[in-house]
Amino acid sequence: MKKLLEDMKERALKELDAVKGTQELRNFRVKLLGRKGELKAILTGMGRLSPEERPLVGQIANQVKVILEKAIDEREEFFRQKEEEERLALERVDITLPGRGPELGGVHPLTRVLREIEEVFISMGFQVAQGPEIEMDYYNFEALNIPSHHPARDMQDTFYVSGGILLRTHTSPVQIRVMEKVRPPIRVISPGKVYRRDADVSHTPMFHQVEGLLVDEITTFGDLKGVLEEFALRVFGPRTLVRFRPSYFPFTEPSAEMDIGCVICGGKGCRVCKGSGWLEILGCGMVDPAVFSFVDYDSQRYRGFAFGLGVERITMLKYGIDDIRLFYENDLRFLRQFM
Ligand code: 2NL
Repeated sequence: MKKLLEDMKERALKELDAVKGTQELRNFRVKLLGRKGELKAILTGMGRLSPEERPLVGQIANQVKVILEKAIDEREEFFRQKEEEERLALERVDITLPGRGPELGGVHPLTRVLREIEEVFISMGFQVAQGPEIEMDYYNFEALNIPSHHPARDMQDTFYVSGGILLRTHTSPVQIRVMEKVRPPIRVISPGKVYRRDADVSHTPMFHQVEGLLVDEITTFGDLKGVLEEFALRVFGPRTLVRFRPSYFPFTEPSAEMDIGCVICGGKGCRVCKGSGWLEILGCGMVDPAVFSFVDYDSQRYRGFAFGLGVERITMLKYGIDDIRLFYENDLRFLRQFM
C-alpha cells in the first residue's frame, strides 16, 4: 500500500513535467486528486488494512496528497505567469512611435480664386449680393432683355424646374433684384453657382460665375475699361496685357469681351490661346436701356456698366489647368498642389 502510494507519487511528478498548459493541468489535477481520482481509488483499498497499519498509511497518503497539490499549484502559477507574459507581449503597444498628425485641409482652388476676385472688387467699393439659384424666368431672361425666341432660352441650355421656374443660367438675376430694391448709385458683384446643360473638358452642368454691375449718373465705357483692367492686373499680375473686342449681349449695348495676353506662352501663340496670343476672360458692356426700363430706372438719367466672368475659366488660365472636371473629382493629388 505504502509502495503503491510512493510509486503513484513518483509517476505523477514525472507526468506533471510533461503537462503543457493550464487546461491540461486542470484535467491532470482532477484525474489525480479529484473525487474519482487515482488517490481516492488507492485510499478505497485502505479498508482491507489492519487497524494498526491504517494511521500510518493514512499519514503517507496525506503527505503524498500535500506534495502533489503543492507541485501542481507551483506548476499552475508557472503557467499563469507564462501565459500572462505571452498575452502582454501580444498586446504590447509601442508608445515611443510618433502619432499620426492631424491631416491639414486646404482651401479649394476655386474658392481661393473666388475670394481673390471678390477682394479686388470689394477694394474698389463693390458690395457682394446673393440670390436664389432656383429662379423665375422673368429675372433670368425677361428682365435682361432676352426675348422668348432667343437661343439662350433654348431647352438645350437651361434646366427647367416647372412652368416659369428654372435653375439660373447666370447670376445677373441677382443684380436685377438689387436694382428693384435700391436706387443708384449701385456697385455690386454677384458671385455664385449657375447651371447650364453642358458637359465636356471645359463645361460642367454647374459652374461659378461672378457678375458685376455699376450704375450711376455719369458712367462711361472708360470707367468699365479702368475697373476691368485693374481687375486683370490684380489677378494675373501687373505686367498683364489687356484688350477689348466688340461683342454682343442682349443686355448690354455696346458690348465687349476682354482678353489678356496669353499667360501660358506670353503672347507667342500656343495650344491654349490657339495661336492668337490672347485669352478671353470676360464679357462686358454698358447696360442696355431696355434693362433699366424693366426695373424702372430713368435711362435718361442713369448709365451703368456690367460684366460677367467664369470662375473656373479664370482659375484654369491662372494655374494652367486643362480639364475643368479636375475641380469636382476631389483627387487629393490635384487639390494638394494648391495648399
Ligand atoms: C459673359 C458675359 C455678361 C453682363 C454679363 C449684366 C447684368 C445686368 C445688366 C446687364 Cl443686371 N448686364 N451682365 C453683361 C455683359 C456680359 O457676361 O460672357 N459671362 C461669362
